[in-house]
Amino acid sequence: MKKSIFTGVVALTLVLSGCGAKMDHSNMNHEGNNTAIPQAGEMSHGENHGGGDTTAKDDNLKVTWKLTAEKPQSNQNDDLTIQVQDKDGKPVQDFEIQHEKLMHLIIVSKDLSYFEHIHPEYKGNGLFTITTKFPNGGDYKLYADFVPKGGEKSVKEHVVTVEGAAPHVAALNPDTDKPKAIENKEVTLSFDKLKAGEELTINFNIKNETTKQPISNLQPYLGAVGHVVIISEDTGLYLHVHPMDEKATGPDAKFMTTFPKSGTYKIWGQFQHEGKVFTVPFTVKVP
Ligand SMILES: [Cu+2]
Repeated sequence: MKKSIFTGVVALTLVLSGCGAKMDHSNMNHEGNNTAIPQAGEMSHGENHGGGDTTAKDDNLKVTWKLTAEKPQSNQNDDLTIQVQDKDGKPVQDFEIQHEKLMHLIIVSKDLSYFEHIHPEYKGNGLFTITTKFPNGGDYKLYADFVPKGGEKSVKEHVVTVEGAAPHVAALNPDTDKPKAIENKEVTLSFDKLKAGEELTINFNIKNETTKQPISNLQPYLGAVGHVVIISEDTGLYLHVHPMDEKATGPDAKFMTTFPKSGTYKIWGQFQHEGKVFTVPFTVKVP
């Protein structure tokens, strides 16, 4: 039964504003291998604002995920390997650097309470590796975000079921109306409009929590003012969003995206200040 939550989700191909993203759905089994499920739907919009991507085609990529442990346990280190092949099974050799890295790996728990953004090491021959651990029992969704050289941005998904005690799962409650306090920052989220299917601007305003003074010396994180990841409540949609002005330093950091359909989404903004990266989560209901 554990698998049912993710296997019912429809796979989508997305083109996000300025940074096209594709995703397919992969199905976890306890042997650590997986089978890709064919893409079941496609969405796109034609707008492009500087990301260089224009259209989405089937990327014909095959990704094989493996964990050293057959049955991963909570809070234990596991080596994860991600093998990228073309449709003929040949390893993809070269990848484009995007935001300073060859691959971005996002890991979330299925209730979206846990979020991790890490960067697997490239070993050559299409093979990426990283050691990671999952904090609790339960299902996790992994999203590998990369661009094969000369190709298009691709997001491949995988589900891992972790053995061990699972915490109480809290429902996602929209909370974008209140500022969030984190690491002595007060972060306020706002939108120019909030409507599914339309390109919109998300603004993070960052202040010092104690003094309430705007913070205007944010440091680049992964080559930009910040990094934002958006995932739908059912984990079926992954929106990797990038800044409108990469060189901004605060107190405002603006990002563009399109929510493909109405519903509840979780948004994580990641910024760097005084040498330290902080992550601020918000939950938004998109009409
Ligand atoms: Cu990354």
